[in-house]
Amino acid sequence: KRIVNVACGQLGPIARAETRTQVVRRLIELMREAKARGSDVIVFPELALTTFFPRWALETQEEIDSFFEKEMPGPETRPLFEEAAKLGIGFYLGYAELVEGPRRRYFNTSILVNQKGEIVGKYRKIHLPGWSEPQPHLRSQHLEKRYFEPGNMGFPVYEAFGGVIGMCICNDRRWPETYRVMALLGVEMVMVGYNTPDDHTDVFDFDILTTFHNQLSLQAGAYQNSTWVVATAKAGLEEGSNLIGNSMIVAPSGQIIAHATSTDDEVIAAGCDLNMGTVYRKTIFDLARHREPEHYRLIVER
Ligand code: CDT
Repeated sequence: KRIVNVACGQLGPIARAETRTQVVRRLIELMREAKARGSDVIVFPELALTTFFPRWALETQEEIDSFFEKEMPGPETRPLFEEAAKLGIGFYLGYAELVEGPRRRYFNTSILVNQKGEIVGKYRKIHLPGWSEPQPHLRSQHLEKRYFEPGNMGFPVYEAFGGVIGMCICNDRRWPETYRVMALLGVEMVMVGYNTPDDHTDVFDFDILTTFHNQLSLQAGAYQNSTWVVATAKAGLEEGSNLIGNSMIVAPSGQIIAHATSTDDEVIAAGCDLNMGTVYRKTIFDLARHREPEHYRLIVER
């Protein structure tokens, strides 16, 4: 067996007024609990350092920039890295990334940090949901296309924690291509953080299925690609928006082996045998033997 002990560090709501220092304190508490429960690595949510600001049309560039990190770690986030190194636990962290240069660039980003507190992987969100302009006909707004450009790194995978680890962010988890690209690179565990409001389509018949669609996407992604999926929510009533929670750890069989029960700060943890994916990959989903890529061309041509 190749066991990776993994935790989801689910966050309850973050108020707009909450500082990064306060949030980092919460993340450290989750990290300590995960370590006490034997975890090697903890997965935090998407945009885990602030409230989910894309729900608003922010007025000034200064206000927008206040939600972004210009360096990682920076002064407020460094304690998280130091604690990780002290405890010997790795982490996935989602945050808003500002890249300085001739043209400032804004990404919805996640990083993978090893048990020495070193960044060993990065991913920039590719599937940006919502709109660039407020939609007057919608009761709640989702403006990720206003604040971020699509990621420019593809879906890289990294050798870490004794296996091959990939990352994606929130809406990416609904797209089969996300998992399949990483599966072709040999991914064994996909980490994903999310912020999913329970009114995100503004169509009642869809919105009541939001938790089901979350679970469906994660289970299908795991099973069809012979990979573990570790999915962590920001949850609860945040600035008037209800975020669904339901963080979970899904096996390559598609089975859920750990599931959050609250919409608050909560750790769930499980031991994941990376060899379990190998069994699926050598049988029903032996990609080299059974895929027929010449018949899939339309997927990338259109
Ligand atoms: N953060 C994020 O990507 N959330 C989306 C819901 C909003 S779609 C308007 C998701 O896919 O969960």
